[in-house]
Parts: sequence; structure tokens; C-alpha cells
Amino acid sequence: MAVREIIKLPDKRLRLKSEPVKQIDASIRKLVDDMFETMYKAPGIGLAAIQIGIPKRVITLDLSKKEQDHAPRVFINPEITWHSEERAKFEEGCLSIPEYYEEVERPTAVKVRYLDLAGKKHEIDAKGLLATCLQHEIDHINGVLFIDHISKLKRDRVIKKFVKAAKENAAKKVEA
Ligand code: GNR
Ligand code: NI
Repeated sequence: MAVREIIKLPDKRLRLKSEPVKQIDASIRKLVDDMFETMYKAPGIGLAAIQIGIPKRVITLDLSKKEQDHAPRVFINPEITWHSEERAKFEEGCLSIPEYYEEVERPTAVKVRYLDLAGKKHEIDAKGLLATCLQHEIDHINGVLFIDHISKLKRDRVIKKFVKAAKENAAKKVEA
């Protein structure tokens, strides 16, 4: 297992559309292990493979509050097969956009079809935090970020801030 670097805005890889997993082999199991280790260390409640630079349709999730009741879940090739008409606002954050939080409006409930690590098909009904998180992560594997769901004014402001931070960081690396 290894903690991998989480890529941040404005890294262009965050805009890639991730590829479906064709075969769940040792490399996918290793990817999932690394994703859990990276997600728990961050700490975060969800992670998409592209956030560690791997454009595959793999998501890890753990919504448990306490460390002792870990509830790791893996979603491979997830698809939203239904969403509610009802929508609600929920404050979201993203490990690829650190320390920025904003309310996002999304459907309150979704049905998601996916494969588990054994390749078994599932379809689940999700609402509340699980529904929000699954939509946030499925957005990631389609190259979509939560800031795409907020006003253009707020989005442009946060992108500008991260572009500036990235430039300052690059300049520091040249000096060093
Ligand atoms: O850790 C995370 N918390 C969170 C809170 C509200 C809505 C979505 C999330 S997902 C986020 C981790 C992350 O960036 N996953 O892509
Ligand atoms: Ni995210």
C-alpha cells in the first residue's frame, strides 16, 4: 500500500473523462488499496482514481465518522441509473480543491449501478450524504468538479486563486 499524491486544481488531468475498467486484476486491487490509504490519510470520505492521476472509473468511499468503525466501499464503473426530481443544497468540499467549501444543489436521491472488487454487479438506492458523495465522485470520473455546479463568479474566483498558488509554487521550485 502507498499514499499517493492528490492532484489539485488547476491540474488539467482533473478534466479527463476516465476509462471504464475492463478487467478487475491485481493492478486494480493495488490501485484501490492505494486509494484507501490516500483517502484515509487526507482525510476524506471519498476519492476518485483520477485524483491520484489514474484515469480509470474507480471510486472509494467511507462515510463512517470514527476510525474504529471503518466501512470501506468500492465502486467500479458506476452509473447513475435514476435521480430524484427533488433537489437540495449541501456544503461540499474536495481534496483536489483544498480548503474551499460551497453549497451545491443536486438531486437528493440516486440509484447507482456498479461492480464491486469481485466483479459482482450491484444497484443501490442512495440518499443523503451517500447520494451527494456518489454524485461528487461520479462527476470526477467524468472530468466534472463541484465548482462546475456553483455560480460562474464564484467558480472563476476559486480557479484564479488556485492558478496563482500554482504559479507561486512553481516559482519557489525554480529558486530552490
Ligand atoms: O472528503 C470529502 N468530503 C466531501 C464533503 C461533501 C461533499 C463531497 C465530499 S467528497 C470529499 C473528498 C473528495 O474530494 N472526493 O472527490
Ligand atoms: Ni472531490
